[in-house]
Amino acid sequence: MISSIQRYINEVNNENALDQNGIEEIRIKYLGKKGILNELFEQFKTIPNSEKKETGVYLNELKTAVQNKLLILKESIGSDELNLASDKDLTQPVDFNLNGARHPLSIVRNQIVQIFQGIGYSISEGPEIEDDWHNFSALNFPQDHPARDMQDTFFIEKNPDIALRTHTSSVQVRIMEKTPPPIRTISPGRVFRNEAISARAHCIFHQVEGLYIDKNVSFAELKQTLLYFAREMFGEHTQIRLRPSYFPFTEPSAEMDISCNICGGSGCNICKHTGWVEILGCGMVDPNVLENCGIDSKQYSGFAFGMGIERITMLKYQIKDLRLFFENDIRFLQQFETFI
Ligand code: 2NL
Repeated sequence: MISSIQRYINEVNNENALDQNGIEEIRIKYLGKKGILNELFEQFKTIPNSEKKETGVYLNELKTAVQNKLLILKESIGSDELNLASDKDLTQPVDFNLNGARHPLSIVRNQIVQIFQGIGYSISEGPEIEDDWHNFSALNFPQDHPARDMQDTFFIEKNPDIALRTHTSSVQVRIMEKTPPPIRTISPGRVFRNEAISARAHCIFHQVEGLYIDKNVSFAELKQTLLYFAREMFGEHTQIRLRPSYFPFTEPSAEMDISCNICGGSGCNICKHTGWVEILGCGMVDPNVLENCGIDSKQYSGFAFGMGIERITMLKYQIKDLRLFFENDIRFLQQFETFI
């Protein structure tokens, strides 16, 4: 009898089941009314008393083996089924967070574009590899202007007439050359400058430039357009101020500050305790630039402005290091608008 019990112990250990029904079959086979264990206990009654002690130990071992096997199988299959039934709500929508997030520069570019589209501006794009005319000469840069230096601009080695564009004004030159006024357009895009990479500068960055040309366009319209933009972007209580500045392509030129969106103007680290932060450059398009692009400067005037998307994004989200935009660290990127 002992050897047949040992065979059954082996058999139990090799049992397997695919689902709850399989487990139940094993239970009935060993522990059911007409199961193997009951049969063996009946047989047990008939053996001589001298063998009972040893045989009883094996019988108990078989019973424990059956019970353990059933527990193990239930845990591996049975619990999965139970969990599905009880823990998970199958009517819940899928969790989209795993799909990634839009890049903060794209979020802010889209926002800027939307604001200007809302007041009638079209969107223009152009080549990233430009010639000297569209990037510099048409924009009134003198031949000896420092921006034309190898140290500031990436030129193509074999041809000093070709460079990576240093601003998206080059796109607007192309628009002016082929479109009669009125013109109202913005040009978002990637630009390149030969700079050492740091927390505040990068050799690749992003700009949005705006251009408005018509009869009798005035500085007052420039100011009001930019005030509207600043309030849409940074909130309705935002104040602006214009400081005189210089660019080769505008006259007069100005830089625009907004009241610090962090401290509201009372002074903090971001605004270096001045209450103001610079966000863009602007001015009235220089008549030379209009003429260079085939527009009669006696009939038409215009304003233009340019801003760095990185700078606006850093202010909006309080990002302290510009390099974060280009490293694609998932821990940084996941903090922004979920991409659905
Ligand atoms: C800045 C300053 C500026 C412009 C860009 C422009 C374009 C044409 C003609 C005249 Cl086609 N001007 N663009 C004007 C003033 C300033 O950008 O600080 N950008 C980041």
